[in-house]
Amino acid sequence: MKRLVCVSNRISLPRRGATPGGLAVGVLAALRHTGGVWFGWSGETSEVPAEQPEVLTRGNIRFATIDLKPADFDAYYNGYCNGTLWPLFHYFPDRFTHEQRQYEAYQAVNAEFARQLMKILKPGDAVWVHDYQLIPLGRYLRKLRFDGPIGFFLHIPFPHVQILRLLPNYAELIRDMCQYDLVGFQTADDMRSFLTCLEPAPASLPASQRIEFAGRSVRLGAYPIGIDVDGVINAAVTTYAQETVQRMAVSLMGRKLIIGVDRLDYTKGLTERFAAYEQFLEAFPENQGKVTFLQIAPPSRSDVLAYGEIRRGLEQCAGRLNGRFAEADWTPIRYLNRDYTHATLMGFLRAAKVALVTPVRDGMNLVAKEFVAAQDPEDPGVLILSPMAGAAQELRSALQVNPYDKRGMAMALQAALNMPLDERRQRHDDMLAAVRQHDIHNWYGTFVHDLTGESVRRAAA
Ligand code: ADQ
Repeated sequence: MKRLVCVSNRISLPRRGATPGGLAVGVLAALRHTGGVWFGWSGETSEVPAEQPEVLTRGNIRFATIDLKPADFDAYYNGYCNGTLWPLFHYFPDRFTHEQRQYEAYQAVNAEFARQLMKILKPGDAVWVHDYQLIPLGRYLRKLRFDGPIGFFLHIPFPHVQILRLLPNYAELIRDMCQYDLVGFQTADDMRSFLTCLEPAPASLPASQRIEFAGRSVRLGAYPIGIDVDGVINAAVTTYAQETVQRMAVSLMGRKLIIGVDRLDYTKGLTERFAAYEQFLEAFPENQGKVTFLQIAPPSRSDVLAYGEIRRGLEQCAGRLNGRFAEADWTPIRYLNRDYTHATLMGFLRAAKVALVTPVRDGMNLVAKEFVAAQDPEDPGVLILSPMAGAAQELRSALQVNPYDKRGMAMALQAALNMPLDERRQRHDDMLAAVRQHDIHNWYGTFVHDLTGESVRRAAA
């Protein structure tokens, strides 16, 4: 087996103890299984970064990190990645800004990643690059004469050309994506959007799954990311019985729990969700005092202006809603800006009767899959899911509702809270089968196989 070298902007160092997000959980699962290297930014900035990556070995994984200069980091990460690519790829042209200086920093940081990575690459390695922060990395590795297989996986949506061409450098981005041997997307829709950006745009992907670009042959595919289903089930069952979750459950005093778990981000549809919940309490007043909506939303990217705005907006919404409906013994919405361990979150998900997963745009959304796995199959809750999440392509038995449709969401909430047990079980069975079909082992196993031609055995449960 070739040595697998995963590269992402942030890496989840074991010593930091931070809860890994969706990307990190996926990369860790792959590397725990295959062994290998995880290379990325340390999370630290320094005016004089070390000349060599810092390496830490834990079990079969080597974690190699580099520092970035503060000004480079700001222009690359806060600027180009989160001010330009993130909004545009999520179809928010009004939040997108473009500054050539930031684009140059983006290219320069990718070049630096490649230069440092070359110091630890060996002949026979296969490199797997993750996400939009590192699109040009493959081209720089080629320039430095790395000749092993290089794959790229995009964790976020890929936009249609009508949106992408708002970006002055979009042709260069497409050129950079075509320097990889394999480019993976979350869904077939994302892959089709990518095809619209090619010149000339093919009507569909050829049966070979390959496209030709400037003399190179690039393989494309949809690789929907999944979860460690049995891991989530075990965590949910265990933490559900433990103090943190039980204290929350007791505090509900028999009220049904509606839950939302999202990073605080404007793509997650939180403002629209709060407004829909308000409409639900108004349209179906019999639920007042009978339900509690728990929204857990840890802040992210607080250095980016748009994120401060959304945070303030949500605080106002939650405050207004509680001011309007709360009783001395009932708070309709509990809005928490904090992190929990992943296991505790799974316990909260198990305690909920309804999950609201209503992003206005999302690559996959792992919380939707985690909710399905965390539920008690004998008495499962109901998932309300936006069709704008990649997960909606697989979770067809969720109640799907447009996140901008407040009335539709209010009605879906009412239907979910009153759904008969038989129907809940049927929908849950269907969804659990779908979650198992594309689990985390399937995700990395298929990608690594298509990249290297080698089979990756499924991890033992
Ligand atoms: P994210 O936008 O971060 O990921 P998501 O797919 O939901 O979104 O993954 C978040 C992960 O973090 C989940 O495993 C969740 O349980 C966990 N999490 C969320 N809130 C938490 C909290 N308060 N405390 C602890 N853990 C929390 C990006 C893309 C997604 C894509 C993933 C994976 O935006 O579309 O699904 O990568 O590819």
